Amino acid sequence: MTSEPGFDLLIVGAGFGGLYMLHRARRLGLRALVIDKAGDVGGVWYYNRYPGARCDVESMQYSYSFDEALQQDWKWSERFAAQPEILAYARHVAERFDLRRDIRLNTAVVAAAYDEDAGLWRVRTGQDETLSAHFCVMATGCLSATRRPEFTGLETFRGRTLHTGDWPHEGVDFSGQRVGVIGTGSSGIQAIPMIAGQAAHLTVFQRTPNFSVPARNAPMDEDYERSWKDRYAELRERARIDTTSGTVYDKSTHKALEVDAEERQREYERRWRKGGVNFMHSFTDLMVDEQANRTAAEFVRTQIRLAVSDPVLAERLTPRDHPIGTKRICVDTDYHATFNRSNVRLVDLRESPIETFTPEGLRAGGQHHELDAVVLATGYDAMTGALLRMDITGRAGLKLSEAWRDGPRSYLGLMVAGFPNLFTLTGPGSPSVLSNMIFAIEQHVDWIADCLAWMGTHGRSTIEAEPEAQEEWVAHVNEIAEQTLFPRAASWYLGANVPGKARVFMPYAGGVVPYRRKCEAVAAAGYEGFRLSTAQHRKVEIA
Ligand code: N01
Repeated sequence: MTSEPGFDLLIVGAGFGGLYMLHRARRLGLRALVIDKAGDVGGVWYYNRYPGARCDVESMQYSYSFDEALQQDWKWSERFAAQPEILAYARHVAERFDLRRDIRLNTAVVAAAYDEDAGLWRVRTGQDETLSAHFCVMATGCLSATRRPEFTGLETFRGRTLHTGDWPHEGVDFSGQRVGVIGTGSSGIQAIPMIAGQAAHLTVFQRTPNFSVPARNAPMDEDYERSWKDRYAELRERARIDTTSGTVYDKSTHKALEVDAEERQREYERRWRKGGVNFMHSFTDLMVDEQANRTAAEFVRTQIRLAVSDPVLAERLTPRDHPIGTKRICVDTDYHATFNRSNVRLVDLRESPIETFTPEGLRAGGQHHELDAVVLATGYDAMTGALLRMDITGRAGLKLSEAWRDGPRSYLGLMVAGFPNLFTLTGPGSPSVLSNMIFAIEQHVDWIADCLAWMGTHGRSTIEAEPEAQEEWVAHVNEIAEQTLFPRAASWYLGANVPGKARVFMPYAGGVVPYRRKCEAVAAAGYEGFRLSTAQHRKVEIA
């Protein structure tokens, strides 16, 4: 093994995180390479091609802010962009900033190990090639490791089995088919109305009903677009300093129970008509006060009763086991009304659990359902899955899987003690999935790039989270989560959707503003909580 690095920086993942990291690394004069197993850039938006896939953060905000010309030039066609348009945007960014020449596609990373003697990360690909670099950034995504439950007999099913998170690129025509969808999270709720409109018959297998708010998607309103483009700098800054999630919403200043029932109702109705997750910002305390939360949940339950003609069916579709918003709120177009269609049927898996797949379909609650295709909308091994599916080894042979046996531990969601020079983008312990992901990515990439520049200027070659600082941060993340209603749901935020996964509330629920302040303070204090050192044989060279 050579002690000469092939690169200064290896970036795993060519989604929005990897693309921007490469751009910033280039500006520092670093030799950087992005590696991705996919056939193109785009990350989850390369894979999530299921019918109805679109983002539920508004297009004007689910976009990069780092380049004024880019945000002025790009034209979004809808309030909420659909997957093909978001993928086209990622491709545009790759081309516009000439990123492709440093991106290697169709190349999976299977392992990464820190070579302490050489002070290098050695990254092994699926082609059994080993690349080396001083630094490694894992831009592997939080919802990219798909989860396929182990249903008995699934391998015997003669129809087609699909997963929303790994959809065939040529598309799927369900015309004339009997289709089953398992799962009613964000993906299922988007796909179900679309599949119902095409298939001969659709059976929805629901384990837990979910809260969903209407998207009210529409073609982009030109005045609205102009209002953003004229004030982008100001509005992006507002997202940074005056929001909880890095998305500018219609903020409320009231607690839910501070106003009377009529005013509360008016506010919920107003937001319901506007559409989108803005609904969850109706009052300031919906995620911390159970009674307040109940008023929002009850409003949404009423909307389900209004949308679904059959009251028994409406009740089956009504979530009652968790406070609204504690599982990721879904955003839909005609989801509940879809159950009024004569070709759609709901199977409640709590009453009729799936027993086995058969060659012709599946049996649940003693009844056989004949199916030509099954769509698994069963989600992801969130936040840690993509990292742990690689074999990552840090100092002294420490495996990440071992370090995270009882749940992920990280300092600021950026680094893990024992894994020098390895950064995680939007990792557990950062606001990440509780915020606008592109916003979260930009903040992390900027912090990492500034850190690398600082190390260059100060002649440091190694940075590593101090175990004590990490433990303090993990305790703080847990303490903040406990002050919210989030831990009340068996959600993927907690790892509850993966059998055997440690139950730890993974993202930082304190909001993007205090988080950013903490990151900035840490940097200003010379990277407090990180151990920085200089190996004799090398320093980071910043051009
Ligand atoms: O996955 P999920 P998702 N038998 O985990 C069910 C983002 N996203 O892909 O609740 C039967 O939310 C499971 O049931 P239960 C967004 O952050 C965003 O939908 O565990 N059912 C649940 O209903 C989102 O939250 C967008 O009881 C089983 C479903 O499968 C995240 O990705 C669009 C089962 C999984 O729901 C993940 O969403 C799409 C089993 N064995 C995704 N196992 C937008 O921006 C699981 N389920 C709009």
